[in-house]
Amino acid sequence: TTTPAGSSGTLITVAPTGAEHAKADVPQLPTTLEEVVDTARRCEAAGASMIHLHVRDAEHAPTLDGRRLRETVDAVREATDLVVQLSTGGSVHDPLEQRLTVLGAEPDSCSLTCGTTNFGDDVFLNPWPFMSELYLLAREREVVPEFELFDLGHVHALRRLLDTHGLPFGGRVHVDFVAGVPGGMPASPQALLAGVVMLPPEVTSWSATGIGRGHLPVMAAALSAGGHLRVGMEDNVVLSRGVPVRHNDELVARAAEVATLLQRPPLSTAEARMMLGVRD
Ligand code: KMH
Ligand code: ZN
Repeated sequence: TTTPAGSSGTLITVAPTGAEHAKADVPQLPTTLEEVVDTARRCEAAGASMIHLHVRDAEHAPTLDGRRLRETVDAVREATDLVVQLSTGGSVHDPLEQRLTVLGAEPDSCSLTCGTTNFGDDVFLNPWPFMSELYLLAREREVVPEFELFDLGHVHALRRLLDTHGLPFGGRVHVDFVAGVPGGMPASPQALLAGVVMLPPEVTSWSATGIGRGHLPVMAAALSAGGHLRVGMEDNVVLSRGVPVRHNDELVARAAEVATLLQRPPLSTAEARMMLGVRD
């Protein structure tokens, strides 16, 4: 099977900020609450149905501060109908215990990376006991995990999580391939499809994002293979060579256009909620 639960429509997730880019280098990166809420509104209008959020502090540095996380979740919910997903990956410098506290902000969904990865010159740490604890905590808090797969070994670790603990809250299993991180799987259609054919049968939907120059090839491959899309300045800050992204909605609008052209138009937020099994 190459396309588990291939859907006729396309879930477009926007990851507008991330923890890696500095505001000083990329001033158009949304980092303040106002910018994030404006981004969420514009991206929903452009075709996104889920938002993957990392939060920044007053100095625009990544933070896992519980109050800021909560106010961001509340403000995005107030302004949009987007499925709100908080990152539990944080930045490579965040301690594991603090990453678990993210669920206290009561998002609809949380990321859950299925293994440790070299991340450029750094290490993005996700040991088994942490993954396992986060998995159980998410189920207890009724938060739907999105399993982030940076490498083929992560696909295998996802199988171990499902075999060990059963299904997550909501009964659906959505995964996201993050291809092209230096240290992870390359952003090639071949690597993506190798991951897709390895997916455990419990997986009900998958999306993919290509980092940097892998953005468009991965988008095309994912759409062709029945997958969904993640786009956004967390992963990619140029529209094409030498053309910076001015606003995240440009990336969402382009993804929506390509998906529509391929007869896979964007899912509504209600359709996305149903597909992912998140709370209403
Ligand atoms: N910032 C990366 C180290 C996630 O959001 O869960 C981890 C990351 C994955 O972005
Ligand atoms: Zn992230």
